[in-house]
Amino acid sequence: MSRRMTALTTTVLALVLVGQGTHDTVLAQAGSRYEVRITNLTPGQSFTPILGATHSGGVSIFVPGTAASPELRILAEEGGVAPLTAALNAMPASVMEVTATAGLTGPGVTRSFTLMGGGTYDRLSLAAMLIPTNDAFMGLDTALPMGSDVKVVYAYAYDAGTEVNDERCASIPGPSFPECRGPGGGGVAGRGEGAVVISSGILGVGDFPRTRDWKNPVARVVIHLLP
Ligand SMILES: [Ca+2]
Repeated sequence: MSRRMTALTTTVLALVLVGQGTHDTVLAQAGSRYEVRITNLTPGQSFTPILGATHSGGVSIFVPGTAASPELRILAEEGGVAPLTAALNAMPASVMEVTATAGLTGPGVTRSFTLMGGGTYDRLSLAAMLIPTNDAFMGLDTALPMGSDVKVVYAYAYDAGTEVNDERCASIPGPSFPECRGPGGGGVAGRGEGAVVISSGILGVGDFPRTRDWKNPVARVVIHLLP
């Protein structure tokens, strides 16, 4: 367990203990519903299922400059949202709702979902792997709109720092890629860089050309407080 995860777990445990008696009250006050619309702005990358969560400020699914959690590693390397979803759902005192889109979100495509939030659950986090990449993910941690009904924010692509960027078909999961003449492999390349940083994109060092590259931001996010 990383130092970050240990600290996060400690914080969450403290919140559970302190908030036990008032949790129902907090939930009743936090009854706002938000629509979240996410548009893929890249020219040649798809998002795997996009995880969304409403939570308090005591929870972060990633912190740039620190090591990724094991759950984020699976999302960033394999596109799997189940482990991170389970970890967040295990923190009901700090996390209000977790959801995810289905399938892939291609370039220029918009997907949406709704989430309950508000009260002390005043933040929204998003995460989705970019394919084809080794361990790049679209990530966002932002405040929910409380005083106005719409907020527009842009999300960057980060490197999870858990896998070397060899850009090879054997290392990257996914459906049929023209460059691979079939599905990606999804093998574990290992040799991670160590910390979550801004992704350097596709450099053309493996099986994928630089036309798969992008510039930040990679997603436009519109958060709408529903009536
Ligand atoms: Ca990497």
